Amino acid sequence: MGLRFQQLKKLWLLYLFLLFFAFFMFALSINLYVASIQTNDQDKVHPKPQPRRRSLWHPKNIVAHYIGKGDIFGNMTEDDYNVNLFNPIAGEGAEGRPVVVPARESFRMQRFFRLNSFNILASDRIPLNRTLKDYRIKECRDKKYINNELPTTSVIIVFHNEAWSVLLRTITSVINRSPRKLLKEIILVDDASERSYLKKQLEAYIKVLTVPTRLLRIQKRGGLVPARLLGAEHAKGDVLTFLDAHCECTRGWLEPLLQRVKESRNSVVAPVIDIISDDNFSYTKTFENHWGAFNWQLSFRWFGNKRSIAPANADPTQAIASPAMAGGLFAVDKRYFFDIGAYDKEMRIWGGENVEMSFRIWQCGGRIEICPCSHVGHVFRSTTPYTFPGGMSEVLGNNLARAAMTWMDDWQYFILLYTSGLSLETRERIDVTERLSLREKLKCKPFSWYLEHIWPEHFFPAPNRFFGKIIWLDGETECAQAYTTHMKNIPGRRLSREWPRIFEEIDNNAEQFMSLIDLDRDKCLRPLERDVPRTSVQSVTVGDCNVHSKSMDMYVITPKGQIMTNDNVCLTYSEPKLGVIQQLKSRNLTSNVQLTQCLDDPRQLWSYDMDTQHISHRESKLCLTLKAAKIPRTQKVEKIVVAINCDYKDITQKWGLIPLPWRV
Ligand code: UD2
Ligand code: MN
Repeated sequence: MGLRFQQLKKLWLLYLFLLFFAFFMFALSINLYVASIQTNDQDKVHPKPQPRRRSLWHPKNIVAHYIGKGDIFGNMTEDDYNVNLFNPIAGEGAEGRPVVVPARESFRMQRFFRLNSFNILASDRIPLNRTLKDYRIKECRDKKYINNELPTTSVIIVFHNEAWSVLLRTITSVINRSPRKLLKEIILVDDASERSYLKKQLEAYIKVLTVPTRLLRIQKRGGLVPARLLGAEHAKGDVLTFLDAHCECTRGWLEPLLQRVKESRNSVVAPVIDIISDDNFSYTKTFENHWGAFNWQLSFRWFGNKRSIAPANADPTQAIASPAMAGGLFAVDKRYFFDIGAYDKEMRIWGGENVEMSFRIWQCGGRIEICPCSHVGHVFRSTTPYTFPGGMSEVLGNNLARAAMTWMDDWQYFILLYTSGLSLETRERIDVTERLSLREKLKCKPFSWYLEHIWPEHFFPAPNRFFGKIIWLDGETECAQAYTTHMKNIPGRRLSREWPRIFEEIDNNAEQFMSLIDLDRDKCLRPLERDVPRTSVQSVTVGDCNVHSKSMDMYVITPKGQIMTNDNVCLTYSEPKLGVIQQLKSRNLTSNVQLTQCLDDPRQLWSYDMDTQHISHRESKLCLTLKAAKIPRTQKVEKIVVAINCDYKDITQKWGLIPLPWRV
């Protein structure tokens, strides 16, 4: 009896163990699978991935969730935060190659990712002085600089809880790849980090460096603005060069920046920012002819399209003017930095300071430039690893509102109205008087000047543009009927199909037009899929007018006839391979109307007819029409917008323009 009981007990234990083991393997495989999809997604975007950035519309995605409840990887412990497992292996990551962490480490690798929002296990295998390629174009490599004649610089690196190997690799790359003569000093500013290796261990480490390196500490977490200001005040070099704490400078990065600042004292010059993978720390070069601006929520964005205001056949080594800078990496004449108002010191933690500085520099007579001969890598991350005292959306919202209220004139209302977390009431709790008097003192230009001259291809509303919804007039709703009657009453409507004339008409009767729409019943033009990746091409459909969560159902129409939406996305006619009519017959359709990146292109020019309420592609004269079709990707039948021959009797071709307010 006793024996059988013992055996049964063993069997049970074995059974329980197997059950537990199976569950564990299942959870692990799911996680590995999720991780592998994420990596694949990232691969697709190479060789020129757009840095994935925080979206204001999803504050939930932003703060990493390593604090609080653990997941299958368990809670992070004190030790996890403070342990420094830097253990370089000769040759790992050489020439910017990716690091492969052995499979047996996979669990730990994922567990520790959350500490920094990058793969610290990969970084910890790479020597501090790993080799990188020379990423410069030939013209840049051939350029000669006379170091004796260049100004000196203080490199300022601010950090909060940065990982040891990543921070030290940043410092090492600065020291190894800058002419000693030009590098006055390195200033590290610790923004109240808690990790133990950043205390005595870091102090001891920097003492033996070949370049004077100072470590300043901020006791109470303030954010990158107060930290950079502190660094700037202590700097002794002629030029301030700011870097994030997870960068790698490549060969010849410094000289062209200093040369440009010397030539043009009021230029704030950024390097080309290459991509160090947050996953395997591989180094990927980005294209030189990039420039930066921002979207409707003031998030910084890269653009690669050719600029009409860029000089043709320009010298490829020359600095490129950019409406905005990414914010982390730039060189600026020290005196000019303070003369032009340094930073808005009321900005906390993270975000907004880069747009504020971009507006200020341009509007007050300076220039923001990208220097194609200087390449610096930066680890782009998809989430923020650190805490946001005061709340992520509050702090960021506050910073953005300050930038808008100081520099954007009428456009500040647009930002306040259409950025989640902000509203017109925000104005009451924010005081920018001090910054406004700086603006006055420096005699800075208005924001309209900035848009017109520095970023003429912008996709913001403007007095000579339409801003609002494009509604589908199916002929049945009250709105459709009222809209038609309204349009028909406009004198001379048949005479003109010019946009400025239409805008004027809509503007004069804005209140009336707005009162026509029934947000709960009417259908508005919007992307087929809800989450619109910025880089993808996207079909269009109609949907509820009262959801502008993604802002992609609001449009700006320019006097030329571009129909634009947030993030530089435009309504585009693309010649189909197979005729749309044939496709429609087979009810299997790739639409010839898409949302794609705005370019200066006739495929993106549209007309409106106040009489027939047609929106037609200017060149092909085809009309926007709503049709049901099977979508190849999903194999579902959906309503989709196509461009086909115009027919004034066809009620599926009628569209109305309903303005939305954007300034008060
Ligand atoms: C970008 C900029 C960054 C900054 C930010 C907007 C680049 C490559 N990076 O985001 O420099 O302009 O946009 O604010 O252009 N830090 C602190 N204290 C804090 C928070 C951050 O010291 O409370 C440090 C942090 O350790 C890092 C730097 O500030 O060295 C920038 O922060 P980030 O790397 O999280 O910003 P990033 O690159 O996402
Ligand atoms: Mn960064």
